[in-house]
Amino acid sequence: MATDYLWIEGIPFHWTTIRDLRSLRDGFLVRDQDVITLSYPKSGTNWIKEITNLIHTRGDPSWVQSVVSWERSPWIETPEGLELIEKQGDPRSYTSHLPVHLFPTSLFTSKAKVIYIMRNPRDVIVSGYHFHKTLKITKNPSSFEEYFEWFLRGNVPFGSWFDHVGGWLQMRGKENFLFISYEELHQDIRASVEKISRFLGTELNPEEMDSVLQHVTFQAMKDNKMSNFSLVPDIHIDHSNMRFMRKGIAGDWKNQLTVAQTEAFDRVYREKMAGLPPGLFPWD
Ligand code: PPS
Repeated sequence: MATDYLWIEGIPFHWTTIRDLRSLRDGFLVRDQDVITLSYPKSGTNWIKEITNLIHTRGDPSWVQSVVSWERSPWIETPEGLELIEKQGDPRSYTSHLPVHLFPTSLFTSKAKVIYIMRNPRDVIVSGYHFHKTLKITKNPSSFEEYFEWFLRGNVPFGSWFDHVGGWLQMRGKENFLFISYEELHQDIRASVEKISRFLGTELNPEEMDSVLQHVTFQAMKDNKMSNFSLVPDIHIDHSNMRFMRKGIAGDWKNQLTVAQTEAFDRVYREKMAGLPPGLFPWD
């Protein structure tokens, strides 16, 4: 059964989110050794998690093949995730879709390593639509048109894509932040993994690198039940309709958005992103 959103500071969330995000923001202590994956939903979060987890094990797949992804790098904004993070030894690995103004403020004075993954928002809409129509933890769109409207208004879990990306991009230039795009991973996964492992301070030898690359392909993650979301409890997702590892491509929006939707999206995009320098995104 789909439920309505939980609204916190004007932003819609799933009901699985911690209700008191202000306590999390003011009370959670980010440590310098932490490795944090951040993103707006459906941007390639789990791809980055898999990569960082495999870099951590130097390409040994036994961890990613035996522990579900949401326990390897738990979500800080859920009660279960937070509990797991608090039990982790250093270096801790965790994930969040929180917008910058709701994230624990201790991050901004720490040396924790943050990887922010971005994706063409047109593809984020399409991926989000297919995901949200199967979710039982939030209200479901009745059509793509409806979800498209919700997205443009920011009335989807974790709020406006434009505010999320624009907010976190204020951190660009800080040496403990790495901004990377889904499209970049697609274009050159080896160079991307090298960039991420350098950022994390882990030099991989060629065999270790090959093993990481082998286990982060779309097919490998789709076949790995610890990473493909098939083990998410039934109360959260309608598994008969759900394929988390759906298409895994860049540019799927061209198969879904009408000309009118593309034009409407472009108008909003130009207006909302006007303050950012050109050349920031591979899809522009
Ligand atoms: S979530 O629910 O917000 O955490 O989802 P997120 O992980 O951010 O994004 C899910 C989309 O990422 C695709 N994905 C991949 N694409 C290519 N290669 C690999 N290895 C990979 N892993 C995940 C996944 O298929 C979702 O995109 P769509 O377009 O729906 O297929």
